[in-house]
Amino acid sequence: MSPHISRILRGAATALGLVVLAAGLSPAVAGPLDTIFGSPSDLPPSAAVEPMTSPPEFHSQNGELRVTLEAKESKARLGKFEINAATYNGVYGGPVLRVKPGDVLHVRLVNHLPQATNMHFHGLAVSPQGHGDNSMKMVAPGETWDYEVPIPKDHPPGVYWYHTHAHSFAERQLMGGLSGTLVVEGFQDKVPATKALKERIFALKEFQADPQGNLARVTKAYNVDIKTINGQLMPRIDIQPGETQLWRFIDQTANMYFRLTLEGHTFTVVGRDSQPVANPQAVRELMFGPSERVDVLVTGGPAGSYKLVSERTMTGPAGDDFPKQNMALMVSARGSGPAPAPLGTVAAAPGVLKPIPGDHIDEHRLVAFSEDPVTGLFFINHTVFDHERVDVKVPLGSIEEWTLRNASDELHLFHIHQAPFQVIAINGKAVPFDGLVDTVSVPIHGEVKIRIAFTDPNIIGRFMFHCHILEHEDKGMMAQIEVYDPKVGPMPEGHDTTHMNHANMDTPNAPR
Ligand SMILES: [Cu+2]
Repeated sequence: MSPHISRILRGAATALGLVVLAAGLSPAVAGPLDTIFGSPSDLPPSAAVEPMTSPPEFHSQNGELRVTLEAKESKARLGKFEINAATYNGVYGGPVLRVKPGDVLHVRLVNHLPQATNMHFHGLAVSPQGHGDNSMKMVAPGETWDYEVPIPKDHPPGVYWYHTHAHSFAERQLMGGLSGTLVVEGFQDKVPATKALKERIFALKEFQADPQGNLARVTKAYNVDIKTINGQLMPRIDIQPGETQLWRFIDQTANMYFRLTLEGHTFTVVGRDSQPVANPQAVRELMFGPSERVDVLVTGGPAGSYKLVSERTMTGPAGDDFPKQNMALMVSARGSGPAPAPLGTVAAAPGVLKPIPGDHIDEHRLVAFSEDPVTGLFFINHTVFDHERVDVKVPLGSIEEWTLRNASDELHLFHIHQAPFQVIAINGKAVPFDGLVDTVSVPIHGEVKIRIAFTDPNIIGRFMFHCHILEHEDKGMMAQIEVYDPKVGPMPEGHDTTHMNHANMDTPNAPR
């Protein structure tokens, strides 16, 4: 990190501590939630009067999308709650950007916040350099930065998202509101049976407020926890009996795992992260964590009302306990839709999903997540993130297998920028190929083995991998990787801390 940026970060962090700057910041007042605000966790079905809406959308035209996103403090009304948020263009839940493979995405980020921010285009396999998807670049208060992101013609379509990646206060900026949905069009072409279906975006966010409506200063020291869909609290989702809709969930929270249920209904999972799946499955509970996306089909049941519920979730003895909340009410009424497509017809079309070949692995590495409850720091391979240090250097053309190890008493959620990967095994049990993902949860005291192809010349440069529970990332659980052209060699700085040879690959040496 440059001294200049370091100073901005330190200054902002010390003076403000959070992105939401409303006057009258005060410690949370103790007291029962519903004497102060009323609790969103027990919202009755009668609260669901507003139809669910989609955030404003920007569509690419003639091969490009040009959009200006102004990061600024803004009031947001979430049902009966008014909060002091920080949003892009005043939209809590974020504008939806829609592009096509081959387009160029131009985002002008104007920072009206009193602290530095930046932007990451989550899941895109694009250049991390210069004005591209460069999460190292910080945009100082008052500054403007133009991101230019050419989307390759053969880029997988699907649901992605964009969000602040300001290390050390990403959690608070994201929870404050700085995120939005990015759709690369074409998923429905890969799963033709979904083409005629109504598509709904579900941008899921969470805001932990103190009594003044400010973002609470400390996680768990808040008075109300408000989970929203597209910035709406308890919207009404209309469907017809027998009608099937494509629901696209994007977990845009900082830290939160969801376990969703829909009374009397199942979800048919047809996509994970951005890609369609080979084996669609009907499930009663839909689990996903921060930054994950899940595409599902829902078929309206007999005329009636059905609650969409975020059930209580826990991330382990050292982790979080997220309370149950009613999220929305699905109202099935009026007429009837066409019969739902059989499961076999909503799988990825033949040839869409390509496994990463495993016949020659260039390198094996270990990525071990651990934490220190005394200092509150979070580690990858015993060390906290350092902008100046490159932890892993990979020559372009390599196919690698990484072992992700969780040596702690709570979940961690691995994410790597630029390079989607294949999950090979979880806790030693082989996982059948079902498309590529860019996130995976690593079980408590468990291991996940993944395979990554660093073969796309677009991704040459330096980028990050980290835990996407942003509280953990902010407190150190992030590392830097450089993919370099072997004809040129890596940039000179940094050293490689994760290199391990095959001999010690299976040695259990989980750090604490
Ligand atoms: Cu974590």
